[in-house]
Amino acid sequence: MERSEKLILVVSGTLMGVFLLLLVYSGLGLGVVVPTCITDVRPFTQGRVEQRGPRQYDVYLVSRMWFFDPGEIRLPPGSEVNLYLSALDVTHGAYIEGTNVNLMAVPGSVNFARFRLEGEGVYRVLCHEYCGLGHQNMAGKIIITREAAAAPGAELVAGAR
Ligand SMILES: [Cu+2]
Repeated sequence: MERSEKLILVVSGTLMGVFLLLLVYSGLGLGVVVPTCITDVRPFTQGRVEQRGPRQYDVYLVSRMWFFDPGEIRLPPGSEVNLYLSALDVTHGAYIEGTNVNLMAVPGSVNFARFRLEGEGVYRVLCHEYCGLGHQNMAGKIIITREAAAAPGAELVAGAR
């Protein structure tokens, strides 16, 4: 084996080791949770928001032709959200504008993402998977407002479109 080949092997092996360490660090040290399909939550048919702790919420979001339930969610700034996403009819998607949250909604399964919304404003939840005639109008809203902090728990407008 030539010297240059050995060098390439050492460099590429070292890089793979560094990447692996960074992956472990981002998961354990920084608490980064990769969006995933989870199996310990049964698929649900009703959307809801549950407060888990101070500024911590579990959002159960149902996607269906052609809206999200709940359609509007109000949370205080700095909320940490556990998003559980389900679909009732066909495959949908959920992209939260202005964030890197982007999940598929597949009937019979629950997909999960954890994220934090800091700034006040309206974050649209958009379906990004063509799901029929009303697809282009399929959107929900997460409204981050200080007023939501005054109310006990999350203010929830079920079924709003
Ligand atoms: Cu859709």
